[in-house]
This record gives sequence, C-alpha cells and structure tokens, in this order.
Amino acid sequence: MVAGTGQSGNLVILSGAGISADSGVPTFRAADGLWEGHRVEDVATPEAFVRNPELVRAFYDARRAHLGTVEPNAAHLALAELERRWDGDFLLVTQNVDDLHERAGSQRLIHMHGELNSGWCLACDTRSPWAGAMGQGAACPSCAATGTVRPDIVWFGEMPYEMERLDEAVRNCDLFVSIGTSGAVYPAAGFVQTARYVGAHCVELNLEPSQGSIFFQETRIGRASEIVPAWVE
Ligand code: BV8
Repeated sequence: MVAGTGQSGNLVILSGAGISADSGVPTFRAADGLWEGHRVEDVATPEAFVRNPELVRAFYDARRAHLGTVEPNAAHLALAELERRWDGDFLLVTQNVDDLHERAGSQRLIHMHGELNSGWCLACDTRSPWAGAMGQGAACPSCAATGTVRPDIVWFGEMPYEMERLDEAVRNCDLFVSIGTSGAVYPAAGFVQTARYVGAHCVELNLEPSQGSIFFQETRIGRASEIVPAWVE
C-alpha cells in the first residue's frame, strides 16, 4: 500500500539517474559530470554535435552498449507493479535515457529527454529504434541516407519531449513523487513547484536531499532499490 495515500487519485512519478544507479548505470554526479575528460554539458548539446559529431555519437554509443550489461533493479520493478494496481491516473516520466523502466514492465511512461535506443535522421526527420553503434555514418533505416542520424536525445538547450502532456499531468496530480534526481535540470526540476501549487502531496525518495527538497512535504533518504519498494508496499 502506498504509504498514506491508498491506491487512487492521479499519480505522477518523476525519475532521474539515481533510480538506475543500483543497476550499475553511472549518474551524472557520480561521474562528476565528466565523460572521458569532457563535461557532459560539452557533449550533450546541439553545438557539440555540429562541432564534433563523431565524439558525440561515441559518447552515446558507449552508453547504449553499456545498457546490454545491466538489468532493472527492485525500484524499477516496484514502480511497474504499482502501475499495474493503481486505480487512478498514473504517469511515470523519466529524465533517464536508459530502457530499464520499460524492461521492468512500466507502460505509462514518457522519456522526456529521449532514449539511447532511438536514432533521429536529420535528412528524413524520422525516429527509428537503434541498437549498436551510430558512429562512422551509419545508414538511416527509413531513407538509407548515411551520416545523417543523430542520437534521439534531448540536449541542453533543446525542448524536452511531450511537455504539454507532462504539464497537464502535473497540473492535475494529487500525488507527485520524485525519485533519484538532483533537481538540477529544468524544466523537470520545476515540476514539484507546479504540483505544490495545485495542492498535490509531494514525496521525494533520494540518496540525499536534492536542490528542490524544500518543496516536498515528505523526503525519504536511502538507495532507490531499497526505499522505493518499501514506499510502494
Ligand atoms: C530547455 C539527456 C528550453 C542527455 C539531459 C542555457 C541555455 C539553454 C537552456 C538552459 C540554459 N541554462 C539553463 C538552461 C535550462 C537547462 C538546465 O536546466 N540546465 C541546468 C544545467 C541548469 N535545461 C535545458 O536545457 C532543457 N531544455 O530548457 O529548453 C527551450 C525552450 C524553448 C525552446 C527550446 C528550448 C533540456 C535539459 C535536458 C538535458 N538532457 N539528458 C543525456 O542523458 O546525455 S539532462 C541529464 O542531466 C539527465 O537527463 C538529467 O535530467 C540530468 C541529471 O539529472 P539527474 O537525473 O538528477 O542526475 P544527477 O546525477 O544530477 O542526480 C542523481 C541523483 O540521484 C542525485 O541526487 C543522487 O544523490 C541520487 N542518487 C545516486 N544514487 C542513488 C540516488 N538516489 C537513490 N538511490 C541511489 N542508489
């Protein structure tokens, strides 16, 4: 039983890198925001892609390849179970670009920052499932053009996916739960303020207080793989 709120009402859950940490996926902070000496902000921007497409493709190729070596953890599985038995509206929005939520069975899921397992062809503007390396000018599965596919990732300065749907869900939620995020990146970090504004009960489950902790009526500190299943019970 979800502590204190039963199984109904409109629930929005926001997840960040911390929920995948116990599966062995590095968080941005754990990596000190660095990847092979590059600041994440320097490789996760459209400008970086124009400047050095092969470096940026390699950054995501490495992370996509790593996905094949990790599994969903108890936190991902607990959220999929909660979705199956929730009576009201349920939406899981993740900032993560890994596929661990869907592999755990989550269905009502939005990847607001895109997905490692997707490629976006700038020649035909088509998004396609993507496995393996994208570097060295791989061909677009739709139009066969080469060297035109970019990672289907929302970079800094780019508009996150499904913002209208996300804004609507947060404005109509009774319960807002944030899991494993530092609250460093907007607009995701601002969702809790909107939830508070509309009178939702806001819960934070994280390894440490986040930048937005003051907006939550309830904060539980611990590893997601331990405190998320306990909270879902
Ligand atoms: C936008 C994909 C507007 C990439 C990501 C200048 C120019 C343009 C925009 C801005 C600007 N200045 C500021 C902005 C806004 C900017 C922003 O917020 N910047 C920050 C740095 C200040 N935001 C944007 O640019 C966004 N777009 O604003 O567009 C716009 C408007 C109109 C038209 C066009 C555009 C887009 C942001 C999306 C960037 N892409 N991801 C990739 O993954 O490679 S963000 C990326 O970093 C992640 O997705 C995630 O969102 C963020 C990291 O956050 P977390 O997930 O929280 O991860 P982090 O490591 O920080 O924290 C992990 C937490 O887990 C910690 O608290 C830790 O304690 C905890 N933890 C660790 N282990 C565990 C644990 N918890 C539990 N259990 C554990 N075991």
